[in-house]
Amino acid sequence: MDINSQIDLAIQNFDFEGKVIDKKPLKKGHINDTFCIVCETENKQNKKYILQKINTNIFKNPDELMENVVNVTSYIRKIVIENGGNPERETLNIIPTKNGENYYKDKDGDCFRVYKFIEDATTYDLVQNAQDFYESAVAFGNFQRLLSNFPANTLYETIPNFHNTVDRLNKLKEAIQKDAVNRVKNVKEEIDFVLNREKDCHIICDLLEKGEIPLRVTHNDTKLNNIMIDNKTKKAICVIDLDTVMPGTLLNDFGDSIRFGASTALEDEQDLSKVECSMELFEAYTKGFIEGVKGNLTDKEKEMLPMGAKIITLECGIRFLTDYLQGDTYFKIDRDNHNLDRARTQFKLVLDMENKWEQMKNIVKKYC
Ligand code: ADP
Ligand code: GN1
Ligand code: MG
Repeated sequence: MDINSQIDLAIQNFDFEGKVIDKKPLKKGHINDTFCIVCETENKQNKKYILQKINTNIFKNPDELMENVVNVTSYIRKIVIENGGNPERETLNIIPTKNGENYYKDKDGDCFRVYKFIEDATTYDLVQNAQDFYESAVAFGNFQRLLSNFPANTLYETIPNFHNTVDRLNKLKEAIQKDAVNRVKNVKEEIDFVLNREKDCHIICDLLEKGEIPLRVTHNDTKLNNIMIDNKTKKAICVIDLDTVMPGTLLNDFGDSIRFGASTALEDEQDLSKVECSMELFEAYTKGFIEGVKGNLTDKEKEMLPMGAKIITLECGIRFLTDYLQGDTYFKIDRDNHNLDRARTQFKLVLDMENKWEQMKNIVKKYC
C-alpha cells in the first residue's frame, strides 16, 4: 500500500475533532514520516494534528516505545500542571486510537500515532540568533532536570547501544570490512579521520563504565529541530521527539545540541568552508543549559561538557559514514551522497572544536 492510502486508513482509526479536510507531509526529521492533519470542526474552526508513521525498521518494538512516550509525557504533564503551565503546549499529548490503543497498527504491520498539534510554534534547522538558542538550552536543561526523578527502571531501551560510541565505531569498522556497496574507495580520508580518533571514542563510555559520570534519564536527540519555539514569545516551549528518552549521559544531551545548533551551517551543507562551531552560540547554549539544569551537574560532568560536544559530533559523523557505506539504509536521504555530506560536516565540526578547545573549556568554566 502506498503511504497516502496508508495515511487515509490510519486516519479512520483515530477520533479527530471534525472532518479531515487536508493532510500534508512535514519534512524535518531523518527517521519518522510526519504528517499534519487538518480538520474542520462543527463551528468551522480548523484543528490540526500530527500523525506519524513510526519507523519500525529502527524502533523494533513500538509497544515499548509508545509505553515510554506515554509514561514520560504523562509525568511531564503533571509537573507542568503543578507549575501552572499549559500542558497542551508544554508537552506532547498523545491521542489514542478509537480502540484506546497508543498507536494504530495496519495490516502491513506499519504503526501510526497521533499527537495534538502544537500551534503557533516552529522547529528550526538552523539557529536564527543566539537568544533563541539560549532559550532552547534553558528548555533542554530544564527537561533534563524535570526527568531527574523519573523512575529510570520503567523505561525500555528503544534502541540498544544508541550512544555507545565504541559500538558505533565497531559498526563502522564492520561496514568498511564488508564494503557492501563498494563505496569505501570514496572515503579513505573520512575513514582515516575517524581511525585517528579511535581513542576519543572510548572516553565517555569509559567514564560511564567506571561510574565517574552518572547515568541519568536523558533525551538523547536534543537537536534544535526537536524543540518547538513559540512564534510570538520566542521561548522554547516544548521538547518533542521523545522516542529515544532512555538512560544515558547528560553530556550527550548537551553535546548533541551543540553539534547541530552551534554549527554555522546546515547539517548537510556541501560547502565545508561554511561549517564552523560558533563560539558565540556555544557560549549562549552553555549559559542556558547550566541555568536550565539549575546546578544539577557533577564536577566531572561540568569538566567534560566540551568533550560531550566533540564526541557526540564524532559519533554522529561515524553513524552517517556507516550508513553511507551500508547503502543508506538508516537515515532518510534526499540526494546522492547525502549521508556522506552529513558525515563531512560533522568531521569538519570536530576539527573546528579541536582548534577551539581552550576557548570551549574557558566558556564552560565561566558559567560553572
Ligand atoms: P523525527 O523522529 O523524524 O525527527 P519528529 O517527532 O521530530 O520526527 O517530528 C518531525 C517534525 O514534525 C518536527 O521537527 C516538528 O517540526 C513537527 N512536529 C512534531 N510533533 C509536533 C507537534 N506535536 N506539533 C507541531 N509540530 C510537530
Ligand atoms: C536522527 O529523528 P531525528 O531526525 O530527530 C537520529 C539522531 C541523530 C540525528 C542526526 C532515532 O534524529 O540520533 O543524531 O538524526 N535519531 C535516531 O541529525 O536515530
Ligand atoms: Mg526529530
